[in-house]
Amino acid sequence: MSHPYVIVSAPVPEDLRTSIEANFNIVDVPVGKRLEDALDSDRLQEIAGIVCTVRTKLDEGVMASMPKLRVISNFAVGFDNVDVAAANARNILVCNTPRVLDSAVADLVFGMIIILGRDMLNGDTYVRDGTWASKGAPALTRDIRGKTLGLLGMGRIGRVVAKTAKAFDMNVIYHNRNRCSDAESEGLAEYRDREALLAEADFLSIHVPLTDATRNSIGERELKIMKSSAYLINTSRGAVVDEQALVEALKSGEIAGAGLDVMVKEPLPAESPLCSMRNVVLQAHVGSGTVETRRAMIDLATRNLIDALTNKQPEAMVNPQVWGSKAE
Ligand code: 8YV
Repeated sequence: MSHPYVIVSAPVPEDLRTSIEANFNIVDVPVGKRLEDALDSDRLQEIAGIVCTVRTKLDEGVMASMPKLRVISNFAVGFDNVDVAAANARNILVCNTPRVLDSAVADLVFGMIIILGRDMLNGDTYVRDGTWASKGAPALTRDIRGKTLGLLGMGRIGRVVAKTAKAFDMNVIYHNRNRCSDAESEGLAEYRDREALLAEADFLSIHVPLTDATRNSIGERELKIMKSSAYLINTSRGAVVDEQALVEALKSGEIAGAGLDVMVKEPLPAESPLCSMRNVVLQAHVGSGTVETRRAMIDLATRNLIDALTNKQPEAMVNPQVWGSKAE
């Protein structure tokens, strides 16, 4: 009997491809390419599993074209590219890569906090373009120490950011859909309601998933509540922030600056007004983008795929009830 077919649409290294090939036939699809454009319907009908990046959209229609599909293994912790309700209805297991990227993302958040707080983009230009030599020392900036970091979302990544902030002697406050008494009793952060969080934060860092409830949830109203000296940091999903409102708030001085690893449209077009703002630090969706972290992520994503298809409970399931229903 021939091995089941699995789609690989993620940067799976050779050694891991070999472990997949021990039990499955690999069907390669270029990263980000629509599966329904890359493969004909006969091939799609044979697919039992997929490992893909967040750039592969998996909606009800494409799932319907793969009647044998049993697992979608996302090479990401976020899974807003997958219609999980449609997967549930079809008993398709969805897996992701939590935990292994927490520190890398937290490091990027802190890089942005320091670059913004100490005005390092302008500081760098000040040296390079000779202003230092012609005008002398630049204007003073402000301490990070003693400032208030507001965390919108207190999941795994939020907690690592909170721990890092403690080492910088920052005050850490958070808002989360459900209060996190464990984080509070560990002394990681104090709870605030949403408005108080926005109003008190000197740095507001977003750590919520993109859902119908969070889409555009930081908009004109929220940006107005923030201090004019505050910075917004987003390493979650671009669409959580109303980008147009953010551009306006940055232009009018409603907030002091922003650090963005994620945008509504990626790659961010170079014509975006954000690209010419000197109080904005931009990164190309690289929160998890280190050699070590990406390797740990692809290890986990590959393990999740193989385990699910060989009846071993995968380590990281988004909809474990599907696994439960399979086991019955
Ligand atoms: C991407 C991410 O997965 O984990 C997430 O949710 O958005 C990123 O880590 C990464 O770009 C690999 O596709």
